[in-house]
Amino acid sequence: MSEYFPHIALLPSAGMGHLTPFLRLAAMLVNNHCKVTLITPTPTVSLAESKFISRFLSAVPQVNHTEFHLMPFDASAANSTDPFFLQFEAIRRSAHLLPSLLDFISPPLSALVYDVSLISPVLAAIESMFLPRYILFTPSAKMFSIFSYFPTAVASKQITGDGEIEIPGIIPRIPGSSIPPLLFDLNSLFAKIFMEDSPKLKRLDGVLLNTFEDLEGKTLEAINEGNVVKGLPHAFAIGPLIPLQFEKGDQSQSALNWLDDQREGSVVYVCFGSRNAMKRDQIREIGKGLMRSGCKFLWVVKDKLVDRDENDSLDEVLGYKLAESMKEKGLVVKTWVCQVEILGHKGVGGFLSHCGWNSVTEAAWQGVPILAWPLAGDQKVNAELVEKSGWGMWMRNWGWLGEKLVDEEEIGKAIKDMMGSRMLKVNAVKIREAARNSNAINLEKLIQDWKKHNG
Ligand code: BUP
Repeated sequence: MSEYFPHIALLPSAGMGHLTPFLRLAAMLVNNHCKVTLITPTPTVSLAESKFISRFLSAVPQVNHTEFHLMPFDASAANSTDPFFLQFEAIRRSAHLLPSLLDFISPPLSALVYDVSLISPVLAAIESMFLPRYILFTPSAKMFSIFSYFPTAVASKQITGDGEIEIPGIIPRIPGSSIPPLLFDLNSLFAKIFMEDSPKLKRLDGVLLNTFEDLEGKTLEAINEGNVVKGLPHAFAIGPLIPLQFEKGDQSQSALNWLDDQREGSVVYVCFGSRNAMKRDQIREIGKGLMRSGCKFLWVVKDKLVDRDENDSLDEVLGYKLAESMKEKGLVVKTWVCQVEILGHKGVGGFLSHCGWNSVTEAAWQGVPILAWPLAGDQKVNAELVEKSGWGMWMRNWGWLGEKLVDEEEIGKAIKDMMGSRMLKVNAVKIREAARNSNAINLEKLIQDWKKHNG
């Protein structure tokens, strides 16, 4: 009998933080002899997404590609102005178009793996197709425990902003102040998705998580032993999803050349993710803080939510005088760089990060200590995790980035402390080893399941 190769369809949603893990997963599946069809919602929100998809398809031509054309919808009723959340909603409202698209994919699919932001509508759309369905939960396992327990926490009046949230099996309790602020407004689009989708988790065949045992072993155990919520599907820890060769491209070359000339471990890399606009006064304090730290720096400045709107020059964002003075000590860019490659450069000794989950797993993969400054969403949960694992520090009193103005002196001192900490360096090396050794056994198990059910 000839060997059966599972055919997996992957459906990401919006933003680089969601797209990147899907593309890494696609390549890992291809390397494990699966057929893969990538379904990309069109048009994308950011230029970074469309460029990333094109580069990926050229680099991994074994992957089939299908565009999922979204229906227009009236965004004014959606109770959000965030373009990435609005795209979640647009995809959700177009989900009923999926079955006809999936029916045309050949050979027949063995499973669909889709994004966490789309659970209910995709489930409803494909229910009658008898197609095994999985989600890729792009944040951490800890965040998965919050997501799955959320309706219970709301019902027991734990989502108040004060006090702590007690999730069975999850230690320590989660401070109310670490919960994504949008969840306190049950009318927000984000909270509505949580309330509607969380109870549907039980109808999935499995959940894929970009995490690994050494980072979140206890949380994974609590989830899979049914302590958090009974009856959840199995959570497969398949991370860290491995960065790919194609991601490098040539856009980081000048930054890498500059790094080549720096002393080993002397540079702090600064980046607050792909979908955040920061206030200019805070950007300038960060700039002055970097100068005060005495460290060399490589800083990716983002001034707008969506890259298509980034029109102002660095001189305008930083102010001419600061921009000029910074040239002596570091490199400041407004363009996309390949972060994971930068983090892997020997010149980089620390990372001032908003702690988006991809950034955290990439820093773990490259063994780089983190100074956490969460901005939104799950990032305080991630910051706490990094701090507890011993390879990062978190200035809790700074609050959410943008909540209050943190001055140059505090920023400079914290950067200096992080860059000078031997303990953080030692622990970062340990987490790197653990990340590299977290073998792909769970992914192999999953592929074996797909083979068994379809072969
Ligand atoms: Br900006 C930037 N280069 O210049 P997160 C980002 N990235 O490679 P976010 C670059 O974008 P969510 C750049 O390596 C990571 O893979 C970075 O994802 C990459 O944060 C990704 O860290 C950013 O999860 O997304 O963008 O805030 O809100 O979904 O976490």
